[in-house]
Amino acid sequence: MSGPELAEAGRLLAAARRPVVFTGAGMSAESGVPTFRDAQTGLWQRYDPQELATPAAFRADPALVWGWYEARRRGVLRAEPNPGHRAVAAIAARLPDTVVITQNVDDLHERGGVAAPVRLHGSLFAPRCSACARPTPLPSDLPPPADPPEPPGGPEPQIGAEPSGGPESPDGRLTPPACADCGAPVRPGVVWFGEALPEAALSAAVEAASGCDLLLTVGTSALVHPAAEIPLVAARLGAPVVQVNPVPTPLDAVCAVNLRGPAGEVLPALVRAAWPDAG
Ligand code: BJW
Ligand code: ZN
Repeated sequence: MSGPELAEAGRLLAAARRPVVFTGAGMSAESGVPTFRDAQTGLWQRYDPQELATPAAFRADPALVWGWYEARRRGVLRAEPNPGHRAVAAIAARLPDTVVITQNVDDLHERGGVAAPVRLHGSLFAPRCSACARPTPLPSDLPPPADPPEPPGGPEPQIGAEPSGGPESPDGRLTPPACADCGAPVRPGVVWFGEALPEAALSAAVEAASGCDLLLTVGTSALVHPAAEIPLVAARLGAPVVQVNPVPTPLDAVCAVNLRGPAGEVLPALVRAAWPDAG
């Protein structure tokens, strides 16, 4: 990738001292982790978020929801960070005051070399009790889940799934473990629709966006609030916003530069444009 937009974004990155990198599902797409809203491949094209990603869905059918998240967690375990994740780590290594804020629930930033991203929507790897919130160890000793459960209403094509499951989970349902303290079902440690974002993470994100001198937004549709406001905070306070996305988003209008392309190609090119001497 080359061109005047990349050169301008490279200049902005080279001049930055306190950049924020704000990421969404597109960041991990080239690692094989599905996004939510992309046509054909997005999870919400095949699964109804109301039946899988709300507190009411978990109350109504804990095994359906737990099985679906366990199947996704196993998919993430099979995935590897892509060159985009490594480029974000290279930026953070070059500029130690970089703050990486992610909406993603995978662990690919950490495995790609970013020590502690700010997690706005939780993690697939931090289950907790649905009643008393006690953190619970990962259920490594449970039988592997089958394919992601079929959404109510009929069979769907499968994504990133294990081969068919055992008798414990013929349709991908998996009974969640019980909390060791109170016996209530354990839930995925992610933020569902209608739930508040973790207060400390949201405050850290707003503070970083308020004080940054460049915000790089990567692979998000910017449709989910309040996370989508983070780039707007930076823009409102005068920081240039650079976007990496193959398609336009609602953020286009506030961006100083829009780099149209996949994160795994654009971000390494951006790092090379900012620091041509970098190995
Ligand atoms: C590439 C690429 C490549 C592809 N390279 N790019 C204001 C207005 C309207 C609604 C609301 C509002 N405020 C709140 C709401 C309600 C709701 C909301 O936003 N709804 C809208 C969708 C309408 N928000 C909430 O409910 C939030 N909670 C809340 O507001 O609580 C209030 C409250 C306060 C106090 C007490 C109680 C309550 C919570 C939102 C939680 C979101 N959860 C999810 C699921 C997480 C768990 C799971 O994984 O299942 O988070 S939904 C899903 O969307 C997930 C994501 O983090 C999030 C954002 O998606 P993202 O990352 O942008 O992915 P996509 O798929 O949308 O986009 C991918 C992009 O990548 C695309 O643009 C592609 O082009 C691009 N791409 N390949 C670069 N290779
Ligand atoms: Zn409990």
